[in-house]
Amino acid sequence: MSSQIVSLDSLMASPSPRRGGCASSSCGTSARPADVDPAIWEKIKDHPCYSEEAHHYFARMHVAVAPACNIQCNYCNRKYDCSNESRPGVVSERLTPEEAVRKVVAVAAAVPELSVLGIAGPGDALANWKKTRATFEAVRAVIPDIKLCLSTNGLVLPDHADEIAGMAIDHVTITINAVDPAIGARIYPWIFFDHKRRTGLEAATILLERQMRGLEMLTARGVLVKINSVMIPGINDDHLPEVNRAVRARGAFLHNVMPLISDPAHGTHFGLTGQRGPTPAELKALQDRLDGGAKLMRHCRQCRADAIGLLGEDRGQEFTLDRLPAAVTYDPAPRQAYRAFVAAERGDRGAARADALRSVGTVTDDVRLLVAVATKGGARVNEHFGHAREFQVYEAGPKGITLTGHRKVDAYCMGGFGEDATLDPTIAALDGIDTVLCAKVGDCPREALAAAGIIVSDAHAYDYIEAAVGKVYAERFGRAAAVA
Ligand code: CLF
Ligand code: SF4
Repeated sequence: MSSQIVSLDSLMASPSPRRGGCASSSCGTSARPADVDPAIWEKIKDHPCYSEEAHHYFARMHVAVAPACNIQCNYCNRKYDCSNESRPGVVSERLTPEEAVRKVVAVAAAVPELSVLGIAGPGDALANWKKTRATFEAVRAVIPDIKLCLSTNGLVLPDHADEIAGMAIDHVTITINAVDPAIGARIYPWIFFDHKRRTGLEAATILLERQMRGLEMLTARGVLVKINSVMIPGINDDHLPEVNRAVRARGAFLHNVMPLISDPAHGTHFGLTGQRGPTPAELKALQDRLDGGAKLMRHCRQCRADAIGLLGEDRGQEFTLDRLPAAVTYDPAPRQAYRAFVAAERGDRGAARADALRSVGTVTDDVRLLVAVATKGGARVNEHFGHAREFQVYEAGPKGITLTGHRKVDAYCMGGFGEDATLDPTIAALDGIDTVLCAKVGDCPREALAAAGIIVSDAHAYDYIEAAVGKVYAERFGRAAAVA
């Protein structure tokens, strides 16, 4: 059972919200109100995918009500969830709209961090439009302030753009892997369109044209559109800057480049033919190359079509149909109290971030530091090394402090004991990382990581992440360090 992320008791000790400045031009979606149109900020401030800053506080849930799909992607096996917005090789519990509503109400009653309901499969949300719409309408009737979010391959998007905007679905993701049909044809073997299966260049041409038209229609109607692109080395990696330019020109709000996850065991065309996914370094290099174009999302976790919780956690197994209470009534008070807590917490964190950026600014050399952070939410260094199943990776440098991604690991601590066998894979997963920050660490993992050249520190336990990263960076490269 996951613990609650933050204590509402600390609400009492929090000062009133202040606005934090953002000195970095590369801070992307962590931008604060001063940097973002207030109407846009209202739409993204509680959305964990559209705001990097919000993902420290707010949770999404997906309901798997959309089983059918109208295209075939070479990285997808239909036995599993849609890999456009999910991890391949995962099967979610299929729900009817009625079951989905029951589940959403039960989760909203138990998880005050919940802010977004997403439909991301297991097939395509719009290829199952009646179920998607019925679910959204019924949930909103009970929980009016929940944000609605859907993910689609875009093939039938132009047919639904008006209805989407009319239903105030403010967030739509389109997966666009190419804008050149010749490249698209290497990713999509067929589509089913206008009552016919189409293949090859014809299929890719229709799909790509419909994706672009759908994007233009949504942005013209004020919907925030995120573009997901799967990075497939040797096929579209060199082409993704062109995709970035094309979607930016059409008003896309965010671009999320996801690594292809390719495993023969998943039975996908790419998995079976040996197509590899990118390394973390290749993904980061491409993302760095895209910086300055359409804003990048770098905190995606490629979640399941039935994921629940903060992006880095998945509480879906706590809320399977057989575990839901027979009857739940929705009480908005806990979610409202949590939002008030977050507003105050954001003020504190903004001030700490501004301090951190000032200390980073004292370093005049162009030096960068990659710091991996163990956190369970709240934007703080608050997870023990041994409990971490992922580390968030921050880069500190002359431009400021940015979240650049995350690294998944197996937890070191199993049932109260350290599992040394996990240390080698963890060290491999932390390739390129200079320092790990966590709330607590034992001697054994500290020494093993030190032998691999990685410093592990619990000296900044429970600090805000950016404040801790800023201190480490300034201590390492600041004037005082240089004099010493
Ligand atoms: Fe879900 Fe997607 Fe909406 Fe988020 S996920 S439908 S936009 S609420 Fe988020 Fe998950 Fe990445 Fe998707 S971390 S896979 S980007
Ligand atoms: Fe699979 Fe999703 Fe592609 Fe459909 S859109 S083929 S479900 S990855």
